Amino acid sequence: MSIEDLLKNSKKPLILGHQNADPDAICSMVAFASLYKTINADGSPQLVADDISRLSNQVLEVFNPILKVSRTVESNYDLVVLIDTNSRFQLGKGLQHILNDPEKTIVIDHHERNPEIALIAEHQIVHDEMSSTCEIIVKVYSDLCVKIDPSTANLLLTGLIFDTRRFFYAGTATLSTAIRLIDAGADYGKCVRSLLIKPDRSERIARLKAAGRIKIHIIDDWIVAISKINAFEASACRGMIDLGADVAIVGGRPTKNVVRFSSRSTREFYEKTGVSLGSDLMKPLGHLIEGEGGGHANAAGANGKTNLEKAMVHSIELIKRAIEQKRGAHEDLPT
Ligand SMILES: [Mn+2]
Repeated sequence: MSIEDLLKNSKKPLILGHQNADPDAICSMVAFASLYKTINADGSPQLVADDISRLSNQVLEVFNPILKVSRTVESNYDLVVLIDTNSRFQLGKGLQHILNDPEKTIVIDHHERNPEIALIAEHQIVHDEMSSTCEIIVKVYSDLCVKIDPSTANLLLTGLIFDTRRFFYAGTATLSTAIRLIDAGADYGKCVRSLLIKPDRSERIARLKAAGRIKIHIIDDWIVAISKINAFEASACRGMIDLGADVAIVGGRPTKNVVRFSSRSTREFYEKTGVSLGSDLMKPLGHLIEGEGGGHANAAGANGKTNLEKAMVHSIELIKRAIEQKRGAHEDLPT
């Protein structure tokens, strides 16, 4: 059965987005539901996601679409449309059980194919070469010869702008899709602005305080910045990277017997030094603060209970040592 026939025959499609649904997921869901309504005006689609990101909520407030997204499945359904994910796991605990009839399941997604996709859905519109699910939805509209109305165009352009990081990742196909959406009535300025979000006031204050307490260490040519704050350590680290640090380390004591560390580095720092914040910094630092540490190469943290000051001094030493140790080994690597 074609997608169009599936939609024609369905009275109650369930349109599902992934958990903590981002603007690409939310906007695709609403746009797809509108497409369904043009094909089947009497039908009642349900839009459900296990949580909606703060930014998505803001986008929904700005554009206020008629079709609403809820967090739980409220009535029965005769078709499932999975949007912006093709894995059961990504739906979150409460919704995973829903995917049990592949004949009545459609997947629309731009992520890499999950091996289980064939077990979930017989009907797949998966384009991993596309920038966003919103871009796929534009194609589905044109394949079904349905005109995109201005409010849907706004949503689709917003999702596309979000997933391409404001066109940082965009080729000619994506750019011409964006122009098509503007021609269909999308207001580019409004879409971009709907995605601007200011962190909470307390978070901004924490970042600024951390910035005021920065100590700078120059190791080789790298700028390593370290600071102290008792809340929003990760956000403070990102702020310090934005200010120009190659490595940012923030320690804090949020409550009496808790010591926490967070760290970030630029991609360039990791690529050129081979120093991983997870294994080279936070793992040993975790021991020192009598807790545990770890994470990724460019983002890592540690939780413990003591030795904050000692650990702050030692963290610089660890970075210095790691850079020295890796220097020989890293430069021998074939490039
Ligand atoms: Mn997406």
